[in-house]
Amino acid sequence: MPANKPKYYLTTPIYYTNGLPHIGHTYSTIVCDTIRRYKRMRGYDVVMTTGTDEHGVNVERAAKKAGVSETEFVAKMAAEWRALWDDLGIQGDEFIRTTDLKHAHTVQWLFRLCRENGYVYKGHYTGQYCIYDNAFVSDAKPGDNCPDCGRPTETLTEENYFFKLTAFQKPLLDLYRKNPNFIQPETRRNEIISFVEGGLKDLSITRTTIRWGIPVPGEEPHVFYVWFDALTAYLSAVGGPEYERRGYWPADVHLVGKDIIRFHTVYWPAFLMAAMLPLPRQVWAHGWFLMDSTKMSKSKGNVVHPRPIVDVVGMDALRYFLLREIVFGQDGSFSYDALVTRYNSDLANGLGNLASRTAAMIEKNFSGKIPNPDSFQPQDEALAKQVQSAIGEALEHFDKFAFSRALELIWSLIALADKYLAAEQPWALGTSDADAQRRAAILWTAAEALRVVTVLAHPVLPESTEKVWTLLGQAGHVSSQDLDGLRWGRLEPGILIGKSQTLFPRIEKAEAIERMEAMENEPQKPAAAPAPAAPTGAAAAPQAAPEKIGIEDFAKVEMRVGQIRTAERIVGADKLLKLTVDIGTEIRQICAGIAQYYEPETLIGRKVAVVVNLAPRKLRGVESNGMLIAASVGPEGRPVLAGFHEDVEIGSRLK
Ligand code: ME8
Repeated sequence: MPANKPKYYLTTPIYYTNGLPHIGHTYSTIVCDTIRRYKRMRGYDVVMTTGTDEHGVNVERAAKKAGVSETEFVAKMAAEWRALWDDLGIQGDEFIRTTDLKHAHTVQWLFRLCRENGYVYKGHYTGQYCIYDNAFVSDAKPGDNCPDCGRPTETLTEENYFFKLTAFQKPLLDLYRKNPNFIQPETRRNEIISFVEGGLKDLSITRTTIRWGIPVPGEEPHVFYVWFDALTAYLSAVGGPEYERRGYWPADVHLVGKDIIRFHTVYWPAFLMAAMLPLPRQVWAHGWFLMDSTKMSKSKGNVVHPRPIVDVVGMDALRYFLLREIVFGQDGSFSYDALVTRYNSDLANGLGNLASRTAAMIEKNFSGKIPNPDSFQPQDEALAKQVQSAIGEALEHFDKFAFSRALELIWSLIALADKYLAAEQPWALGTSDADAQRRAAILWTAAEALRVVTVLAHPVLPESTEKVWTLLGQAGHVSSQDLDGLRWGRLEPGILIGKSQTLFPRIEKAEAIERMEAMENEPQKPAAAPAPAAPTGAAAAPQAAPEKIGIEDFAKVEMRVGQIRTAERIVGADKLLKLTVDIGTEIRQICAGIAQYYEPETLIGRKVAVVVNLAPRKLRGVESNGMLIAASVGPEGRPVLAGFHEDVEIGSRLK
């Protein structure tokens, strides 16, 4: 592989945190993960970004309902999304949260560039707004429902900053014309072109009615509106204002569902053009998973979650099913029945069976060593030719994101190898030298077909192909195989293979479906089990040593550098000071029990360590939203505020 690998940057949508991932989100993320693995095997230096979109009125409301601060609410949700992707082995390289400080800086920077270039102005906006989809519904009248989720819209008027989207009608149409691949698939491209040709309206990009958002610097209470905020996350993840240093921007592909194609192909390139920044090379919109012919969605509640499926059939089977069953770009229906049918036919009887029977025959006849054939017959060479010519074709399908066709082709090779074994019947050969030689040629050919299939299928079936790789006695990982160097004939004789094993045990359909449905109907479990409560009270056994916590427990506490802006005493509470503290993304009111040791005016401007994700509480009737870290010194527990000897940026995370 070249020393200086070409860079490749791809992204999933930055998902809302108002629910846990369902199969729709899992699909987008699995597709990206497959591309990421594929491109790595083609010699690219790949970065894949996923993340969570955490601002907006929905979160404000959900947090209120849950009785926690927004910060706490989104921290918990983001941790669950992250843990799920980790568990599924699809964590990506960058996980951006729109509440990350580096993201806030990027959004503010992008806004400044757009404004300096004359594309931002102040105005008023009145419209029908869907709070569930975080979007004004264009052309809707009061009383109309949201066309996407069917819920009532709300009439909203407020002072906003507007982005001059109208100025970009021609540049956008030029972009689509000059780069026919910018929007994929073709049907979406045509839709977007006619949408833009139909005329654009300027876009409101800030809100004053929402509190939970990134502040517009110097323009509080304006906060950035969800799309100006969320889309920018793609850039924040790879360096933000310093994107050139990391070298991954512009993105090679933003992978999204068709629901958000307009935001990605109209708003996003317009924002970037206004800021004179490079544009992403492509936006690929896949179709929807339907349940009973309507879109599977959180707001409709008709969703299927990935965990029960993974528990019963395994992650690779889910990946295979999603990529094989649905033509990428089109809508598809999800059914447990189809999933289990595919599992049994293509994985248990297909790949699993070819691997275990080939290995078992090599074990039995060649003491577990890859045989060394001395000659081949035309039927062996015919299979070799078919496999060899399928390699290039499969890569072409992967390049076009035609996953279903790639898998169809790879599985046709498995069927050919099965047919070949059935025709050649190595098990029926005798013990003569000639028969032993013939058996060696057949089993080497079958094992070589299996090796090629394993390498080609790896991006889709990462776990099970690693197992086949080990089974075939191959060194290293299949993930580090160079797809460009994949050729028929490289299987080395004499290598000791692994023990034959069942990769995909056949499953009984009715029982498997029942199990998945039962798990789906249980309340969805949080990703990480809460830490057991420490024993309290007289009856609790004395503990030998303080209980140790894992790093994940420590990571739950979010501490940041804050700067005290104001400090005052609280009438009737002689130990408390009421402070306002700038934590980078917002100004917090925090009460601290330090009044007997610190004069309020000496604290102004001081940098302190703040726990920012504590649930807000009232101290002597005053709301406190966070906690300052202090040492507790001496028998009377005198508080000494933790601070920094070096200059630190406000909002930096303490780790
Ligand atoms: O839209 N079928 O987040 P979101 C297929 N935060 N894919 C589906 C799906 C379905 N039924 N349902 C969801 C947002 N998806 C914004 C994005 S990007 C800067 C901001 C997938 O949590 C699909 O990829 O609603 C869709 O585009 C995405 O989840 C929407 O995720």
